[in-house]
Amino acid sequence: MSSKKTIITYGTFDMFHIGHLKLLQRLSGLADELIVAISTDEFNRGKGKKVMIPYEQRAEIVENIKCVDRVIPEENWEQKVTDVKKYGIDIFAIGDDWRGEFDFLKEHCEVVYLERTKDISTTQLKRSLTNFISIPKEDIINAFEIIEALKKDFE
Ligand code: C2G
Repeated sequence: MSSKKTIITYGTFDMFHIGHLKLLQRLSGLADELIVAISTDEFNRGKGKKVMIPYEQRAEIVENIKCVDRVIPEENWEQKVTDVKKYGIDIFAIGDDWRGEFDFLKEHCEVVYLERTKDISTTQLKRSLTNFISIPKEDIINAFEIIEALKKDFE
């Protein structure tokens, strides 16, 4: 019986941020080996989730996080029980935005829901990105006033 404990988590990890990192670091503190199942682009479409970064890059980023031992694709909702058995998982863990959703795994392994990191999310990042690159309203108004003035000069 191997005494090595293995923990698994699942997620999209789009636009990797400090909330993702803190989760993975906490998970790695709970076991000897951390496996991360990254949602494929196809699976995200099924989740109704638009991703900015393609699967290959999201997987490569997470694979290169120091505390991550292995990355596998998450292709569907049903694979978790198979994964728990296939990889000899001792603990399934995920952020508490999913609290209760995966309690069915309790007959196969320990199930842990960890508090999310506050004030950061991929959605917030996307929103601040659009604000950051959007042209300020006054610049648009100024541009229209200049065009109107130029039009008058040519009338
Ligand atoms: N997370 C966190 N703190 C944040 C944001 C995210 O702890 N501020 C956690 C989430 O709770 C999740 C993980 O980081 O455990 C990955 O988050 P997402 O990429 O949003 O994952 P999600 O789309 O919820 O996919 O089968 C499970 C799903 O694939 C989970």
